[in-house]
Amino acid sequence: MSRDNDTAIRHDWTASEVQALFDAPFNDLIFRAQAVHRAHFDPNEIQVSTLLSIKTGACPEDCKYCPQSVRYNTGLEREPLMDVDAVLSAAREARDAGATRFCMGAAWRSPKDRDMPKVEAMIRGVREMGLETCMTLGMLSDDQTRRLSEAGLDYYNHNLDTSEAFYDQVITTRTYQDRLDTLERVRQAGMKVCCGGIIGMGESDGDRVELLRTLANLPAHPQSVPINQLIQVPGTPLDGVEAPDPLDFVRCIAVARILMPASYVRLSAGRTDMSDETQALCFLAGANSIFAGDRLLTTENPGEDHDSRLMNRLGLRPEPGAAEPRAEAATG
Ligand code: SAM
Ligand code: DTB
Ligand code: SF4
Repeated sequence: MSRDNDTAIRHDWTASEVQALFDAPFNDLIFRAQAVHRAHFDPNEIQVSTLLSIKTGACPEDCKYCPQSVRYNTGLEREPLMDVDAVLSAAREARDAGATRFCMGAAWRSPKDRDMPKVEAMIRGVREMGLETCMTLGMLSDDQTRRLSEAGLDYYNHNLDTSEAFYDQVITTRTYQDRLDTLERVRQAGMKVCCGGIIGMGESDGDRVELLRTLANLPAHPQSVPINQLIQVPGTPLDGVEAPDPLDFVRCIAVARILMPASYVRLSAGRTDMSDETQALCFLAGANSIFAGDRLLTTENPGEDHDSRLMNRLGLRPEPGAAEPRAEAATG
């Protein structure tokens, strides 16, 4: 493993360089990832986000991992777009529980223009509470991207999910290029990009290399990189796929950290299926963000009690809030 200029921000990673990271002895890989991590972040701070599903289920897309697709019978109760007030009271609760970023997710292929005024009001209201805002609403048009940005949205989450080669075995209703196009719109509009993928869908080692390499070779590294472990949901086509070796999952985190040194790497979905020791290794490998609370969008998350015990055992602290309330919030 070459270590020259290891903390440089690069966008020209080759497949063989990334494969060599995956193939390195575990201790060498983790040591290197931790060194890169320390060059950019306080190693004992974890950024904490909270998730809320603002529109649940009945999604027309066919993502084979997803409990919210209308095509699979997962027993999920569908809910229409929430009222703005209900979203704001959930955000207030999240802020009071220590979250600094509030992520709102909708089970849409893309937003409908008639939904935009409500979505914009949610962004303004959450931002005025001093929380960073994140949304994940599917594909965006130019106009929708501009409107979200003007409403003050800090982050847009849109994942590549996997490698381009494996992609059509997971999703057929939109292309990899569609995803890259939305990411480019978001970047051009000046919002921060949250983009990552899922490990444990039956992908090969080479697919993991390509997912992380594609993320790192985007024109700018996503500021936030969620690495999800597949949550297997009965009724979805990917239920029953062999789960990844926990140490291979840790390797994915370490490689993401080395490839994208200054990005937040989020240990995202799947923590309820991981031991505390696996999670601790993920933090050692450079993960520095999590979702708090006992629910992700529709599935379980470890919850406040478990997480604060784990953070205490590891001496980890939540990162202080980064967002300042906007001027209009201070006066109004
Ligand atoms: N509908 C929008 C979209 O797909 O862009 C936003 C919501 S969607 C649920 C956001 C992301 O959640 C997906 O891209 C996927 O990476 C992740 N996700 C969904 N179901 C998952 C599961 N069962 N396990 C792990 N990650 C999952
Ligand atoms: C991301 O990469 N993971 C989060 C967030 N972005 C929106 C979503 C995980 C969803 C897990 C399945 C569910 O709860 O429905
Ligand atoms: Fe719909 Fe998003 Fe789920 Fe795909 S991941 S089915 S687009 S909610």
